[in-house]
Amino acid sequence: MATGQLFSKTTQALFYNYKQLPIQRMLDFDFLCGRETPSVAGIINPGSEGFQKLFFGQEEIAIPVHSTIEAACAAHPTADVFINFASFRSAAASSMSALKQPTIKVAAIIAEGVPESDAKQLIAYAKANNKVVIGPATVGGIQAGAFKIGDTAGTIDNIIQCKLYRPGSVGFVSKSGGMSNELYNTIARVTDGIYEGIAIGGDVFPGSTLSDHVLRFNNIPQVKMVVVLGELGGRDEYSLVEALKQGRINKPVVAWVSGTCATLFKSEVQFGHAGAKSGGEMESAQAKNQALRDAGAVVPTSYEAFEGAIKETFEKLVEAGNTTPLKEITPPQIPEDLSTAIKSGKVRAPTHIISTISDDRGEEPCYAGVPMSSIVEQGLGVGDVISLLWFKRSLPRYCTRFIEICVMLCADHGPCVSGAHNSIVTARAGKDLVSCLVSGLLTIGPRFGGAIDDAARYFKDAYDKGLTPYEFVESMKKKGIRVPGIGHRIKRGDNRDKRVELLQRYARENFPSVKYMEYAVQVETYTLSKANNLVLNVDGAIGSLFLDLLAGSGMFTKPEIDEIVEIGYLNGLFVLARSIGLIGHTFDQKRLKQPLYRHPWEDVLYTK
Ligand code: Q5B
Repeated sequence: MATGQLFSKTTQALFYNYKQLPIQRMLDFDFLCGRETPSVAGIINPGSEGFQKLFFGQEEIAIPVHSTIEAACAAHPTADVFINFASFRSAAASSMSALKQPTIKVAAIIAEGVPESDAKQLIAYAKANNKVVIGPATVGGIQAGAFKIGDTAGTIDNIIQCKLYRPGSVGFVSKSGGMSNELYNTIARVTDGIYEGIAIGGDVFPGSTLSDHVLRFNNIPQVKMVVVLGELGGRDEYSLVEALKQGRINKPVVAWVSGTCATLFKSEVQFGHAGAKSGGEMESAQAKNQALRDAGAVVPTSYEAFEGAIKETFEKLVEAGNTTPLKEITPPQIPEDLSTAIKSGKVRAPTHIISTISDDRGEEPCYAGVPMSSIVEQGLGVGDVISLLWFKRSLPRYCTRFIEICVMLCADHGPCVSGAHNSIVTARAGKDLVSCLVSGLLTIGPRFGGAIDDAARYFKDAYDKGLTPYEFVESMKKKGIRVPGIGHRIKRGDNRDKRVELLQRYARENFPSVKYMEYAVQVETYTLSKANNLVLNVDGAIGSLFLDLLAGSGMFTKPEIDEIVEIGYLNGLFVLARSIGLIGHTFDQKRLKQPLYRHPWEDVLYTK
């Protein structure tokens, strides 16, 4: 591996698997460093394409999303880092695909638990093709002031505290990602800061090793000293020992191998990482620390003394004139996300929607405050759900049963009515369910099915004013308005609508009062004396009976009743009910594989 720089201030990456937080952290780091271009050129989200909106400083930018690695590499040929946030199941295959792309030079694999045999194959392929693998099981790495992989170095506050927004002169490599955060802090305190930091990951077979990166740091002129944090288990540190002995490293190396406490345990101990277990004396932290010390690295006697050793080594470099402390700069301030600021109570923001009927934020959705489980446990029905969501209250059972009867009776009225006809024609034109349903629903209005609200309005007004049926009907005639709820295309005085009869019977048996309905019946008696088709229709029956429900149930105040009638809730009952039938007609036509409908010429009067 060796050679030098992996990253620069213009390095761009392709990010595999959309993860909003780590990508945003990379972009925030870019802004902090004064990068001109975002470090994420594209996102690969298998199966989806388009753009993902993210912030670059104060501005929102749209990062292209590609469905395949190949497409992403072709679209962004200068992006040479592949950051793989795939799960352990697919990380190896996707990393191999990426490494096979000529444009990709470095692959960072975040997933823990990648099978060792897969990791070995990746390592062999990368070696043979001069590519670098960081991980698996890594947080990634960072070149201070230039480029950062994913979540490396944690929050923006931590990055600022560790002065990672500008380059220092320390190369740092560690197995542990968590401990690298700790060391970024330590190094920032006692030196001029990090130049580059890499966490190689805690697996038994890391894609690149501690010594790989130390040898690479040795070739980077800006790196003046190297800090290494190893851990017990494995023999990686011995490659570093060899390199030191062979004189291949001419920069000061301060090292510590953690896990010295393992000897306190009677049996072999497995620490957090897959590779962190002492396999024998040679792999113990003590043995590796001693070997590094013997090879010329600065190795303290304990982790506590590590900071002092780093400080002393850096001070020697300064004294010798090998490095001059940097002039500090103040990084720009990253705008805080609105959601974070609201959470912390720093700002308040007006909401854009107000909702009072349901809430899905808790453990289970609630309708008008009633949890779904209690709706089911109490054996409530669709009438109760309508009463909760439309009227925002639990109505007595006789009311909710009435609502259910309305829905059942209005669900369909054969294929010849306006709505069903439209749905049938639409289905036969090959359209989808929603189009068929909507084309049927759009016929509901003042003549067809949508006269319930007006029937309620006019019957209420006439009854409350004390108009006789004669006065009411004739006053409507004078105004040129047909009485809503009266009249039908096929029903007659001698062929009544069964639905109307059923609704009236139910109400007479269950409602405390049916005064509005009785008034509608008197109106019907008068209109029937004029013409045999002017029966009280289903809209008129529901409209007048709902007035009785509202007034007689004791569940609504007078202003509430006026508001319901004025807003017009009741056509909703027909819309809801008839949707059932329209959907049925749509399925029926599709099931019958009916061809495109064409109206016959002979059924049209062609005239001039
Ligand atoms: N005349 C329903 O009319 C219909 C009059 C009237 C005074 C009236 C008509 C009407 C009000 C709206 C209404 C709901 C258009 C109906 C429904 C659901 C459905 C449908 C289904 C289902 C029928 C003949 C003469 C004329 C008119 C006069 C008619 N209605 N006068 N008040 N209300 N009603 N809609 O049969 O002197 O000869 O000029 O608009 O309540 O939609 O099954 O099909 O479940 O799907 O076409 O049940 O009544 O009568 O227009 O030939 O009029 O009666 O002024 O008098 P027709 P027309 P004149 S339920």
